[in-house]
Amino acid sequence: MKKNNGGIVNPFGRLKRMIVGVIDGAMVPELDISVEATMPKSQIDFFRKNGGKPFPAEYVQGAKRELDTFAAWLENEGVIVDRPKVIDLSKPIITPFWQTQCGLYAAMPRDILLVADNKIVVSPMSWRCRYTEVEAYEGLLEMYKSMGYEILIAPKPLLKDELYKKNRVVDDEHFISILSETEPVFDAADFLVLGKTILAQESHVTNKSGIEWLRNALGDEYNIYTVKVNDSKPMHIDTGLLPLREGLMLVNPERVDIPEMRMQLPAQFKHWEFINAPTPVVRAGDPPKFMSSDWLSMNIITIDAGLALIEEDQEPLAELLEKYDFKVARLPFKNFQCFGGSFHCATQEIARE
Ligand code: DAV
Repeated sequence: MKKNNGGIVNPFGRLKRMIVGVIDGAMVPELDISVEATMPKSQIDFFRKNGGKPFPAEYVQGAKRELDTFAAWLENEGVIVDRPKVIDLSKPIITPFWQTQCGLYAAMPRDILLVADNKIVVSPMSWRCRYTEVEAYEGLLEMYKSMGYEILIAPKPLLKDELYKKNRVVDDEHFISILSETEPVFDAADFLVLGKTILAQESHVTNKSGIEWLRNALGDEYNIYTVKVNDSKPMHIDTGLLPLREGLMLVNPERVDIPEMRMQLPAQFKHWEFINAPTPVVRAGDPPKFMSSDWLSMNIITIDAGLALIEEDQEPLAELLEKYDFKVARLPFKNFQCFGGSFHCATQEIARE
């Protein structure tokens, strides 16, 4: 694979540069219907009571320590780490069409930025609380532009009421999107970029128009395949499918039936091996996962084709990866996981060898 000084030509080349999110000032979003569509049922009361307030300080502080430890670990591996700017998300966001009590965080660069070769796409995210989040990345985007990256900014969506289906029939078994198609919206985390091949999922934050916009923006050089996972509350593809290296994909056995997934994928995945992620290890006394399922266990990163980083308690996953010849590093990340993501969500690769 050819060497590359900026961007990601080989998605499994040695990691050279990565954004790691920041958790400072994280706010509990207002419980509007698009937030409610994806959040765990058990946490809806938490959002109802705390929307508009900061997240509990103990988890924010714990997560901040974990992020700093993680960033230092990456630097020790020779990776250049970039961090978004801490911005004030505590104030209401007001547009002519709507207002919401506060922002969210700049903790999950995976959601907002998509990197394909030397192109960086800024996503049109559908949650109103994320409307101003891009501000945290302005300085980095400016820097990447001067380094030769092409920055593609999706049209800012209006996020009017019509975007969200107020009278959607809620079905616990099947995915019925909260989103209409009035304008393109997506979170970058609903896409897995594997060189010129991109796997996408439609979700409660990504509509068909959003996938179509990206297809047009990236052009014919790229092939985007939409895949379906069995999840009635989909938000981000990376707790369903997680590519480990060329030819090897980790899957969530609750959401993905391997033979069925194989039929959905193009021919180039024929020789790939798909392996089921083990049941997540959850310990009594773990911090609450306000915004996700326990499957954050498989939301991991690979530094290269032989080194994976996982959350420290996930012993069965470590054993599985070691069977596949990965060295496995482990770090604490349970406080960070309160906020809906793990190592994969908390990062965005900017350059690989
Ligand atoms: O499995 O609950 C996690 C979302 C990752 N950003 C889940 C989806």
